[in-house]
Parts: sequence; structure tokens; C-alpha cells
Amino acid sequence: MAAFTSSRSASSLRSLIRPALRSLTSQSQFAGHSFSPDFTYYPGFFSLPEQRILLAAALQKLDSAEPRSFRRRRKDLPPKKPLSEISDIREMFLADEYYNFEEGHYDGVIKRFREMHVSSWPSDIEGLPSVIARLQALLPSGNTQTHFLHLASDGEILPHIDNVGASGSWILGISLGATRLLRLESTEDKTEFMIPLPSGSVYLQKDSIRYNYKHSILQRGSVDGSHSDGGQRLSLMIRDRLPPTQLAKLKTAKGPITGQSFLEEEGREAR
Ligand SMILES: O=C(O)CCC(=O)C(=O)O
Repeated sequence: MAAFTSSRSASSLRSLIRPALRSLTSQSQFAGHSFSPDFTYYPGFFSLPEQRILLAAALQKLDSAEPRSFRRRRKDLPPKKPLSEISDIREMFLADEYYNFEEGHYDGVIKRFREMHVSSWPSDIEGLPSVIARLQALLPSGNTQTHFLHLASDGEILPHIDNVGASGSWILGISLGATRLLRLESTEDKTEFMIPLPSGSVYLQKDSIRYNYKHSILQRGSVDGSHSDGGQRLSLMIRDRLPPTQLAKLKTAKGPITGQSFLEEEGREAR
């Protein structure tokens, strides 16, 4: 499958999205691009120093929630390089065996991963507040929930639509680590898009793309010059919470809401 092509109306769509594709694969420092008003892609939103700060914060949170056996295993490793000396963001990950990756989500959608729902950021990472401020400026609305999702080198996310009973109309994803490919597949026709997600990129899916397209993160693949060969990737996923009125309506209509559950700081909760 080529990037941003549709098996339904390939030629018309191609003329519409080709210019976008060129921009999408460029690594400009900041650019907002869109092939649909409901999808926005920022290829180089976070600089390398910002990525290092975000990844250090996310790894610190995830690592501290792991079983003691894993924390002990990591203790014997040589000290980490100072952040300022890291030139390839992937160096920040330890080998896969040092992390407690789960084999599969209970619903089978996510393979080889660890994740955490996050309600606070570390307070001891220099520069973090200004990076978070840049991130927050991208959010379409307030009242959000954040979760970190760390894929192992061979981890992947199969096509799915996020539980509509567990979050609102938009999902923002920040990618850190190895470049992976995001695939969006329409549930209404055969339209598909592939978007490379290099480290530091941000994407936002909302409304029609959030509800009518399945998304997946591929382990391997190529799209117009961008290649993914697996590798560890950590995403920061931010979603808007459902307004209480909508939540109440859903509960009445469908009974209790169930969803993908994941490790939360204070326990497990539905997404
Ligand atoms: O990591 C990503 O970019 C997507 C994550 C995802 O599909 C999910 O959390 O439902």
C-alpha cells in the first residue's frame, strides 16, 4: 500500500494528498499538515532536546511502576549517559529484556508493550515544564487523560477504534523512539492512509477520523521512502474525557461501560 492512497478514488485523492505527503515526510521543525480537517500531523514538532526530556520523564514513570525484580535487574547496569550526550533518541531505551513488556492486551489489540495512565509528571526533570507547555498548546480542549504506551522492539498495535465510551472526540499522539508507521483504515469504504511517525512527531485524530477509521501501529513497513523495521517506541497519548452528560447517557443506553484496561498509577481503570 502506498502512503495516502485510497483504493476507492485513488486518482482524485492522490492529487489532493500528494502535496501533503511531501510535507508529511519532511522533517521541518514545526509544521501543521492535514489530509483531512480531522487529522493533523506535525512531523518535527519536538526538537531532540525536548524529546530527550519527554522520554526521560515517561521512562522514569513507567520504570518506577514495574515489579521490584525488574528494577533490581536494571540496578546493575552502567550509569546512564547524561541526556545532553544522547544524539540518537533510541539510545535512551535499554534492551527489551530489561522491561516488563506484556505479551498481549486482554483484547488482543496491543502486543508486547507496557503502559500507564498518568496523572502527574515527574518534578525533578529540568526543562520539563516548558516542554509540557508546548504540548498543551496543541490540545484542542481541556479535561484530558494521558497515558504512556511503550512498545517493545517487536511490539505492535492492531487495527482498532478506541472505546467510544471511555474518551471523547479526539486523540493526540506523540511519538518518541524508533519510527513506526500509523495506518488509518476507513470502516465505511476501503480508504487507507499510512503516515510515518518519526520521533518528535505529533498527530491528532478527531471526529470523523477518530470514529470512522481504525488505527494501527505497524511493526514493519515502508511508505514512500520512510521505512520502519520495528524498534522500541514510546507514545504519549492524550485524549479528552467524555463530558459527564454524555457518559451518563451511554451508561443508561448500554449498561456499564467496559473498555481496554491498563495499568494506572492508582490501580486499573477502563480506557
Ligand atoms: O501509539 C499510538 O500512536 C497509538 C496508540 C493506540 O492505538 C491506543 O492507545 O489506542
